[in-house]
Order: sequence, then C-alpha cells, then structure tokens
Amino acid sequence: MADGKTTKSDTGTARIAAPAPAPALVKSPAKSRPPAKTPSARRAAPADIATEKSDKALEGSQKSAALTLSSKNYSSWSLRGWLLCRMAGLDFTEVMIEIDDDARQELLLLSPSVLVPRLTHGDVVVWDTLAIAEYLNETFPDAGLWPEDPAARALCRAVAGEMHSGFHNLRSALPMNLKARHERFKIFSGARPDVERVKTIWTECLDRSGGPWLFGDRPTVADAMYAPVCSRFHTYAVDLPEALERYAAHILSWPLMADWIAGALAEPDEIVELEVEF
Ligand SMILES: N[C@@H](CCC(=O)N[C@@H](CS)C(=O)NCC(=O)O)C(=O)O
Repeated sequence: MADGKTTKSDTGTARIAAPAPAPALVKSPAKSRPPAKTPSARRAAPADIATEKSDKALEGSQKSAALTLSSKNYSSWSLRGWLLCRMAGLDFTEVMIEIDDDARQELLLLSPSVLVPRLTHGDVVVWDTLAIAEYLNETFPDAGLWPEDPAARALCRAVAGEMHSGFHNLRSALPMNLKARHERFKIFSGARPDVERVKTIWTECLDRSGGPWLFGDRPTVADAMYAPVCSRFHTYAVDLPEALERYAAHILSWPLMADWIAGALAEPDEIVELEVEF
C-alpha cells in the first residue's frame, strides 16, 4: 500500500471536509495575539501580521494531508491527533489501519515509531502527538492551539506534557473503550493516584481560567490531550466533583467528539486484542 496517498476505493478511507470554523475556535478581535517584539524600525503593523498569518494558513491548507489512525473506539492517541487536526482546521484524509488487514504492519511501519497517529502534510511526515500539535500550531497559527498568554501557555504545555509522558497506570487500568460502560468498576489501587492527579490538574486549570475549556473560552492542546480521559472516566463511572463532571460532559458533547464517537460506534464490536491499554 502506498503512503497516505491511497484512494477511497482501495482503502475505504474517508475524505474529511474542511470543518467550518467552529465558533469556539474563532479568535475574538479583543483577544488577538499582540505583535511580536521586534526593533521598532522592523515592527510590522497588526494588519500585516494578520495577513502574514492568513498567508501561512492558506499555504498550509493547500497541501494534501493524511492522518493514519487505528481504532476509533480504542485508540486514545489516534483520538488526540485527530482532534488536533480538526481543531487546526486541517483538511485531511483519514487512513484507518484495519485490525485484521494485511496492510496493518506495513502502514504502522511507515510511522518511524511504529505507532499512530502519523500525519503527512505535503512532504512533511510527523508522528508523535505532541510533535503533531507543535507542527499544526506552527502551520496554522490562527487556530490558537496553545493559549495566547505566556503563563497560561506554559501551564498548558506542562499539563499536556504530563499526559503525554505519564499516567501509565491510569491508561492500563482504564483503557479507552467508547462503547463500554462499567457502573461498578473498581479502580486498581495503582491507578488511583493518577486519577487524583488528573482531578487536581483539571481543578487548577478550570479555577484559573473559568472554563468551560481547561484554558478558557476555546479548546487548546490540553483539552485534546485529556479528552480520552473524559471518556475513560465516563466508561468506568469515576466519581467526580460537580465542576469536573461538568468539564467532562462539556468535552463529551463537543461536536468534534460527537463526530469521533459516531465513527467509534460504527466500528465492529469487541476487538478482543484491543481490550487492553491503548
Ligand atoms: N507517544 C505516542 C503514543 C502513540 C501510541 O501509543 N499509539 C498506539 C495507539 S493509541 C499505537 O500506535 N499502537 C500500535 C498499534 O496500533 O498497533 C504519541 O504521542 O503519539
């Protein structure tokens, strides 16, 4: 199978229409990023900066893009990468790795980490979810994937990084399974500190920003990183204080999540080999 340039007929991949910019992603004029500090002689007027950003986004939107994913029901990293691409407004083709497909190994091997998600954009290939987030942020600066305020941005990077590099016990004890619901699930003691740490992070971010997203009135990389945790907390009926319950419900009713969940529900049931950490 060729690199992401596969056609609909031979892979069953779906072309994703460029999303209409969701209201939450539209930058309000009052919040637009201040011009970068440059020597006064070279300082660009705000209008020039806006044009520069739009040109960059236009250039980015003209390249063909494909995102390699595995199961929508089970693959939390696929979900994170997919949310980031949609939040950036990228027009991309989904290349799904079918579980029993002979092409699975070949597709995974195209990702140097042998993991998904993997994004191709023009001749750029980028894998690993945080690297994808940074690449999308640079290519689509208007999408505001990171908060504008430097202190909020630092915190956002820290909590996104914490998700990316940690929470191993939570991930293995409470695997993502969007179709499942376990009302009386007993959380393995080793995973409880992870659950508590997630609650602390959400509380700190929401108290600081006022919500409804972790960093205020628009979704950022942190929300994409923690979206699968919201689904896990729902699946395993994890008890949350009201404010965090509200946040998790906000994420689960996010139109992008609804799109993803619809795809997950359409997948074949019970892929036993994936009823483990993902
Ligand atoms: N640190 C990686 C983690 C990616 C990862 O673990 N992906 C899993 C799916 S959620 C995977 O590709 N597993 C191999 C497989 O699907 O066979 C990232 O940030 O992208």
